[in-house]
Amino acid sequence: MMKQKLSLYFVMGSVDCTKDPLAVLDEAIEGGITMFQFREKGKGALIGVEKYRLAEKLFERCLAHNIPFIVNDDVDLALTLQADGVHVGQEDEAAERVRDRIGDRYLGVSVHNLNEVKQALSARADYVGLGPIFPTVSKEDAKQACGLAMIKHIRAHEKHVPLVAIGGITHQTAKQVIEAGADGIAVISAICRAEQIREQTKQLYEMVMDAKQKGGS
Ligand code: TZP
Ligand code: MG
Repeated sequence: MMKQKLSLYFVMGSVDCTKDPLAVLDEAIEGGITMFQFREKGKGALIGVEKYRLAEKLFERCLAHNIPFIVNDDVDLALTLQADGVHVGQEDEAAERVRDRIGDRYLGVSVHNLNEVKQALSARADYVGLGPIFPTVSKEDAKQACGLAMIKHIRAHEKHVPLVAIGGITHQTAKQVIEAGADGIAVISAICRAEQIREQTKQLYEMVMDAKQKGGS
């Protein structure tokens, strides 16, 4: 079920990696990620056929390990690859329209407040990504950090929405994020910038699972 898959959601593109993205993904998979988002953005991001080829290879790895493969903000790419889903922000193609185009593939929507959560749900989103929770270095146009209080606020009003928290989440804060009511954490740098990707991913996975068990979700 969706809340399970959101537990440790790895978000990545070639720009985030200091080594081969395929090797990074392989290690992250070995470490226990539960979902993957291909987010090819920022300065130096691949476009066109190069972007497609990287996506195809990363998707292949996810398929082999039964990890849902979500494409950020590129519905055409997701449909061409027959990916598991699409993730869109508030400034991207409208969620309702994306839902109509992708049928029953997963739809994730970035949100910053309760009102956007309600809108995402009425557009039949499968989950929402709330953030940035903390300041982040991984997104150029990131809004101001909303803090753990926003997770609690949303959870208080929308008890069942599958919610993954994103932005500046590390080993130091993963537990608090789950305790505040998130179903999982989405991370870029906590995995991409780890010295030992497999080991640090495994630690994150264990922390999240442990905190979820204690919270009974
Ligand atoms: N959306 C909100 S914050 C963020 C995105 C894509 C970046 C998350 O990266 P990091 O390195 O885990 O802070
Ligand atoms: Mg976007």
